[in-house]
Amino acid sequence: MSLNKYLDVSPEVAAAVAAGKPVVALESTIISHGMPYPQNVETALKVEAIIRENGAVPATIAILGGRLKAGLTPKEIEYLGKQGTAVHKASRRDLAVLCARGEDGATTVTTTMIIAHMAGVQIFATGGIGGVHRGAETTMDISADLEELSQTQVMVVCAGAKSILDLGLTLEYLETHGVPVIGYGTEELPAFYTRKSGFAVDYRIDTPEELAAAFKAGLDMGLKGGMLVTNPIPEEYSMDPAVINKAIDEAVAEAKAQGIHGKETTPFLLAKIKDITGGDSLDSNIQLVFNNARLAARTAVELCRL
Ligand code: PSU
Ligand code: MN
Repeated sequence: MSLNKYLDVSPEVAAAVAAGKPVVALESTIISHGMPYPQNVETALKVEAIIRENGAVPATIAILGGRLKAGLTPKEIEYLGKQGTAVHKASRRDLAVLCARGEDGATTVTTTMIIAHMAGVQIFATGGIGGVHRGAETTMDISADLEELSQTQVMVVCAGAKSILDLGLTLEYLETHGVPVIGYGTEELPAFYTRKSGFAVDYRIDTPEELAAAFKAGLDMGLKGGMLVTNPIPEEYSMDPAVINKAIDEAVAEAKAQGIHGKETTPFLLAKIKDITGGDSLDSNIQLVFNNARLAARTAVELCRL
């Protein structure tokens, strides 16, 4: 199946989409830039297995040799994991040039949404999204993920946003751009490593059926834009807020001191936090992705019933 000349949908994903079966998209920047090798590859493969166990087909997304890929082989996932940060972190602005040049790219939330939508995949699971960075009132560092959520009809299931970001400004931006922020089983926006942030979500929804119904209503009325589902990290894997917030503050200060900016900021902060917490944050990160994969797969199953 090829809806456009740059898109390659894997046979398994294409068959599932054509048959109206549940499919869940997965991003690849989390593999290349979000976690170290080999945990990145182990996690990516386990996430695919969890999606299958919960009744859906996984579609890990990346750009390989200038092709937009929806559905990777384990070999391709291994390749991206080994390449790590040597792979281009590809946002919306990068797609045209990378494809024209035949290069590789790891897809962020933004580009995973774009390619999922091209391939007919409506639900996407990840760890955390980009947002409005602290200090954005002067740096203007606002992730393209927020803009994409406002224009592409894909449900993104995440564990909220990390407090490397300004969570209050991130919510304001999403409100302005008409993106519904749902708390799964919670009224409070989860902050990735912790279940609480002090900020309220727009709606609390408690079941995959209800998530699917809300998303479907938006699709049916032709509303532009996606939906952000924030799923709190399971209690047993959540981190001590004092410990993680201290690590985040240190990482943000270090990024500022080193003049880190642009697309380097988020990967720099993620790696720094992992170093400061001695790997504890990586364990939490892996578990919350598994948790999001389960919820996304169950929601995809319900969406196919509607
Ligand atoms: N936040 C995380 N883990 C990640 C990312 C963000 O906790 O891996 C990645 C995602 O791919 C996200 C991207 O789309 O970083 C956002 O980058 P930026 O802030 O440069 O838009
Ligand atoms: Mn940025």
